[in-house]
Amino acid sequence: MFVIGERINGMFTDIGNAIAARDKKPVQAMAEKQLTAGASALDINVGTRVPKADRPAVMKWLVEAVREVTDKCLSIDNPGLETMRQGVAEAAKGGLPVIINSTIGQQDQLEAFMALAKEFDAGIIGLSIDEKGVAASTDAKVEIGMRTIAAAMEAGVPVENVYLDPIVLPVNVNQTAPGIVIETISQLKMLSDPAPHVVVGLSNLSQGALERRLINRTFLVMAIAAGLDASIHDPLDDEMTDAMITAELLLNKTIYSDSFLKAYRQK
Ligand code: THG
Repeated sequence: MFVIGERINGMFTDIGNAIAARDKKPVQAMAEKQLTAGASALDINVGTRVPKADRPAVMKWLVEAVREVTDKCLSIDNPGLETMRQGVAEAAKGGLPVIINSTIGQQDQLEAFMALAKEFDAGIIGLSIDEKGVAASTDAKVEIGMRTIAAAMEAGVPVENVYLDPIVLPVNVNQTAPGIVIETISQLKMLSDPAPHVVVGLSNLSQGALERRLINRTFLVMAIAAGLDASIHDPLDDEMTDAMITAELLLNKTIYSDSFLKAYRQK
């Protein structure tokens, strides 16, 4: 699993406060903690407390702060093209890996963000959203996935760099949505050869719910069984990490030993 650590997001109080104070230390400490816990990449989101006009500059500052402590992949999480360009350009300096998080499946957006992915040799996450909003059915989500892959090919972005996101929504809002996402994951993996990656923003699922961590890790295991190969979540949740490692073992993606949990963590 390609784990993208979700914690460098202004939505969290600790990081939101650090961004407001332009204090690099808590941001850098959170980057290091997530990487030590096994994250392959770090999501970088300035949050909604930062005024829109300031977001490009604040994103550049935030990426600079994280780049001082790691060369690992950074997932630049913001809907605006200018903020995205600032973050991606900063993160990609020296040829370091970066992911555009994200584009929607509306044609003009697809073209603009795919061009950016091509320019910086970046990965790109394509959401199951278009001008009509979040696609609700499996068919509609797969349709947007197809358009996203077509736009990548058109722009010269290899499908290996594309991550399709079927969009996870809070289970307490619509209880049929998680099952639809599971079905969609298995269909998205069959869209092309090689298959696109499939990613979710896992924590959305349990927003406002009581048993947050239990809900998140149970769904993660189900999604891995359906073909999920990347996830934006909190890598500091050890029970989640244990469940994820065990799911991969049971799907024969790693080799069994009695100390398989320890073996993963020593990698
Ligand atoms: N897909 C993609 N990117 C995404 C998402 C997605 N990026 C953002 C988000 N969704 C994934 N990241 C988070 C981060 C935090 C929370 C949910 C998703 C979260 N935060 C707490 C809450 O709202 O209750 C608040 C923070 C706190 O505890 O202080 O749940 O779907 N591609």
